[in-house]
Amino acid sequence: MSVAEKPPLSVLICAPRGFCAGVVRAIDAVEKALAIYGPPVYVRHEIVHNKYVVESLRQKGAIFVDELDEIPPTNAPVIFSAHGVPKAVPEDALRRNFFAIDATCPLVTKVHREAEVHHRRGRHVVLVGHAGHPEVVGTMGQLPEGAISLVETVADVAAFTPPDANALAYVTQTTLSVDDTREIVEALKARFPTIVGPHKEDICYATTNRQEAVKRVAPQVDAMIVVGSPNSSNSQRLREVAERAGCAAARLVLRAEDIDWTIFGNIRRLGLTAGASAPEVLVEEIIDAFAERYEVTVETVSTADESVFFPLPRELRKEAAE
Ligand code: 2E6
Ligand code: F3S
Repeated sequence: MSVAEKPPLSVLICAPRGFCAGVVRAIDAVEKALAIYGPPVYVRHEIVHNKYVVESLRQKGAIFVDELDEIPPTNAPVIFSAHGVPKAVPEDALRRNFFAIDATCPLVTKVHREAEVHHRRGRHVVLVGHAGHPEVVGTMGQLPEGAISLVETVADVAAFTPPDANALAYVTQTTLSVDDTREIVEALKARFPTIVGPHKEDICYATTNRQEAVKRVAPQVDAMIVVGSPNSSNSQRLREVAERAGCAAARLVLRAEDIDWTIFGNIRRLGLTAGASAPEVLVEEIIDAFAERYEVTVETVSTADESVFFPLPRELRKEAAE
């Protein structure tokens, strides 16, 4: 097909999109550990929820495990993923004399500390989040069994029986839907007026900003692609936000080869964003795939500036590594 025969396609690309400061820090931690100590470097769980990132680190010598008991006795670094771990994991690492490096996002660690403070002050903690997600498992694992109750929906709030309705606090997962969480927090406050919590919730800046940009773009396009993995909570939320903001065809796409051209083969305007764990190279790959079929013009729609940076885990900072 010659260039002249291609139909026009206007691509509205969201900003901010893609890597957040916690993801950059976690990936840098694995790369720095590989550079300083050489392979292998063990990583518990996908360092961030992206197969492309995991595969490229694996090729450099990272070994990914689900649990520490898969790791043989070793002096090699053992890194915990950005999503955080239950207290039992660093305790187990210490027992086994592992050189543990915690790549938990500082904004997740902040939630862990909030939960601990509430517990110390005698409050039962309500965690708003998605059952089974590693961040939720990690946050619940900061406190003794039974000290945290998980609620996922407004209906869960209605059904919840607290040990003491006047000694309650809430914390949230960092990657939730801002709108759904507002409703759940309102329901908690309506049922338990003395409940203590953060100013709004614990949803991080990156999640909030990426959802805001999607809300601006989604009503203006025929279809929307969110670059990200199915197990990435923040990416899944972006797809939902796009759908709710009026874009009927919003899809999560891992990379260009996964595009369903029956949906994206006959459109005029495309919205594009990427979850916090999706590398920009995969966004570029997707634009290239569209450029093979369309005469593409790209316009950036920016709703916030981001300048957040987190230093590497202590064990990997220059002074410590020397
Ligand atoms: C850690 C905490 C929050 O599934 P989720 O969105 O939590 O995770 P990723 O790896 O897709 O995104 C980054 C991240 C890490 N978000
Ligand atoms: Fe942290 Fe939010 Fe990213 S919690 S890892 S900054 S998506």
